[in-house]
Amino acid sequence: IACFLKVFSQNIPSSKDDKKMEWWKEAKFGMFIHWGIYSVPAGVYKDKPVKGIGEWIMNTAKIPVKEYQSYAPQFNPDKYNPEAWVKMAKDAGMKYIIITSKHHDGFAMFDSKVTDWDIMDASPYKKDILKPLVEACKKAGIKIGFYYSQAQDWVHPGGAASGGSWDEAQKGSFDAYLDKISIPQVKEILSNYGEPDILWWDTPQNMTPERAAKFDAIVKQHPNLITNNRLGGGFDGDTETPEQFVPSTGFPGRNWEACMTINDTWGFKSTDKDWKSAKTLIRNLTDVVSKGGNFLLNVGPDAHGEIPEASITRLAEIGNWLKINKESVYGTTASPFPFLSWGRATRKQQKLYLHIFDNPADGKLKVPMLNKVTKAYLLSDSTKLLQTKRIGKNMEVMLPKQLPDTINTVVVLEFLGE
Ligand code: FUL
Repeated sequence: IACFLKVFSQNIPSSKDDKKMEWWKEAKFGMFIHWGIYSVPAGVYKDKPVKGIGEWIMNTAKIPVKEYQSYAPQFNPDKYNPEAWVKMAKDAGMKYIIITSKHHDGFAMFDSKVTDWDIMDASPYKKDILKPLVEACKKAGIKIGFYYSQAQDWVHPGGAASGGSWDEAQKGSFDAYLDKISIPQVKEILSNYGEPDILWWDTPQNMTPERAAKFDAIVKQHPNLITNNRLGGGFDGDTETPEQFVPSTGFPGRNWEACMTINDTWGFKSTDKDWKSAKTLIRNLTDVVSKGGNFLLNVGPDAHGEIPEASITRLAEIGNWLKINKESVYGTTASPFPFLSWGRATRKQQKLYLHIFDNPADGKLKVPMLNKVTKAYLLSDSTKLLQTKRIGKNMEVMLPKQLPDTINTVVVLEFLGE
């Protein structure tokens, strides 16, 4: 009988299950920041809203290189406050931050010596964006990662190969672009700020094994660096990166991180008001964690350096939920029950955390486990002991009439056996 949970909850060792992944697996929740020159047009070109994600505006609207570059003098983020961003992430319960050091528009948000298309030379701001963020993260005990678009660059000649080109100025040798811009810039971001914790490649197109090996050689010099599966050329990296969805069964044997927007864009768009509710976001976080993944939730600051108010309020709500329910998220593993009619479950040692999305009409929470349960209680109030009863193959937990949290009330089951 005691074997029941074990059979379904075995933690299959990850192929890259080494020491460096320990903090990452414990962390569960991170902040993605998409910020760059695209926050100036903010989804509007020639007075018309441009469809699609904001950071793609140059490609979607086929804006010529020179014209796109004329947005840079308007990128002067006077309200940029990295300490406040880090505090916001921390208060939301996030344990790491990943920021776009360079997106597909090729603009370096850092002091790059190999191009003038960077924050120091092309924008009046003239200060490295990454540096103070890294410092604020270090101070706050938040891990830091850089997104870097290594194989898609619509401004530097030769870099546009995988995203399609629409301007003579984009023509050039892809390999020359890699050697002159991409590879040196990867070295810059990996050495100018101490050791970052994560390098988030994007996108794998056009990467032959030979090309990718040049990048991999750099990564190898940073043994604690976590990378994702978007380098290309057959390099798997450390994590899978499902985008904008929660994979129904996770990725058995692999570490994975679902990245998601709060509205419908990564980079700021003044026109996008399609905000997900805090309820959806809390349940998405729960869903991801119950399947063994991490959740990387995006914010897209505007050209002044302000995170949209709608994102701020939602992050605060997630943080409030996590303050009460943190034990059921951090350091947990995939639950043995990916599909439960009433919600989700996570696990840590001898505790099962039952995340209730839908309060069963009869007030009885059915859990398909055969283990002996020694104690059941609400996570928000461990003095509230709940009755349990074995009915056939189910453990039934008697719930109070009113659940304290209609978004996700967590019940803890302490059990014997594996
Ligand atoms: C994609 C990119 O093309 C999007 O712009 C965004 O950065 C997303 C997270 O990854 O591949």
